Amino acid sequence: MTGHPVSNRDQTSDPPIAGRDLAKADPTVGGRDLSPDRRAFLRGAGLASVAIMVGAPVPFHQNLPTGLIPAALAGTGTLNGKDGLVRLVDRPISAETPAHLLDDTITPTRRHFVRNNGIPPLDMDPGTWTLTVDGQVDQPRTYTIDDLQNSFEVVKLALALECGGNGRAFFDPPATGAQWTHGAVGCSEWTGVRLRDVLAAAGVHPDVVYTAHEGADTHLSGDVGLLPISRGVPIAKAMSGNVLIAFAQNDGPIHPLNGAPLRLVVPGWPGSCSQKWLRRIWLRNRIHDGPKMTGTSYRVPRYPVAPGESVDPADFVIIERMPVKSLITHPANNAETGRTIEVRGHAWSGDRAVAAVDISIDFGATWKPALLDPPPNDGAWQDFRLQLSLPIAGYYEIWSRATDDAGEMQPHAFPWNPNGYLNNSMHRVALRAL
Ligand SMILES: Nc1nc2c(c(=O)[nH]1)N[C@H]1C(S)=C(S)[C@@H](COP(=O)(O)O)O[C@H]1N2
Ligand SMILES: [Mo]
Repeated sequence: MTGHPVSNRDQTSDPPIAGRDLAKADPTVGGRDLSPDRRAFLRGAGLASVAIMVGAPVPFHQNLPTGLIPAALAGTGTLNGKDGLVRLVDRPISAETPAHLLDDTITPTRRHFVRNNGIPPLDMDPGTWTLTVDGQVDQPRTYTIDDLQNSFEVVKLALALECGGNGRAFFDPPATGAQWTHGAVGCSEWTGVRLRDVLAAAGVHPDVVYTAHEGADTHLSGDVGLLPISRGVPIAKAMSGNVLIAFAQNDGPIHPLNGAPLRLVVPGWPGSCSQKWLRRIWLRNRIHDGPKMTGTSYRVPRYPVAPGESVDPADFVIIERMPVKSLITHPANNAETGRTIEVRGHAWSGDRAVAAVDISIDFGATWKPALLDPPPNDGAWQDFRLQLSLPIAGYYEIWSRATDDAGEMQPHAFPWNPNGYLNNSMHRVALRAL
């Protein structure tokens, strides 16, 4: 990536690292003379994420080399409390959900994808956690989670969250970053208070244009002075009614890797706006410029570019709403089926409703409308289904194509861009009918 201070560069393109010392592998750590304090910090932070991932204390943790990935997790290991996720990057941990495991209307916590930019915090105690609201407000406030529950209306909403880089794996030439295929998306039920209410209580100054979000996770370099990510949204988006400060996921605790015990959920916008391990929201009278807000992070060129073309960072614009998209969750890709099948999935479009989902079994020559449910609430994805008969045995591709209420339709291929964002091309699933 260009235009970034080295400390904030995106490290998600690192290959999975197992069985070697990350302090040596990570150029932001290696070559520095680490103080004993810094070493202890790195070990502690590594220990925290390891304990979270294996789901058990690590008795000999003092012997664990800094950043070493335990064998249980190297390569094929599973994440504690997650089911069937495919790990794309080990450090920071990034894992997607295969499409056929996203068949539920409400994504179970164990199947919600994980995208980390740094090291999760050691302490996720909901009893002592605080959130500070400050910046351009009349009255800066600090709340415990209890305070939030007692001061504001508590609401539960199904909210779709999709990483801005979902679909990146299909760009050619390859775009830098985690090679998400289809599964950096989920729609859990989140319980919390509205960001709008919390900001209103603090008194939003008239000159506020942007929010700025900070979490308790730490930078991969171990430097406590650096945030791994701090993004924000325009104040109008923050004041819309379905942006939540959430303390529960699917009526249970938020998964540690999904931001326990408190996170933002900003539906319809890049997942990166939804700060996990939320500690602070400050209001600003200019566009926020925290890590991953600037340069080419979560930004796309303002004009079409040829694949592989380099673009002046000054010509990038911040991604706002995510585009219309659909996901086939049944049948699974490469399934063997009978000749009568039900096709199922979900469709969504940032800040809009989906108006139609069409299905093709003949490589797009003809399309049939699927039955489409309304969303349970604004910001949720919508289920679709269609019964189909396949004429003879053989290889088929099921294609799905959503159109939203503004008339925007999924394209066959989304234009290449340097960081591989916003790929909302039609979903295709292969099957063999017997
Ligand atoms: N504090 C913090 N918040 C974060 C991130 C992070 O690394 N740290 N990653 C962001 C990105 S890029 C995405 S896509 C979503 C992913 O949320 P999930 O891991 O719960 O699926 O969290 C966002 N919030
Ligand atoms: Mo993301």
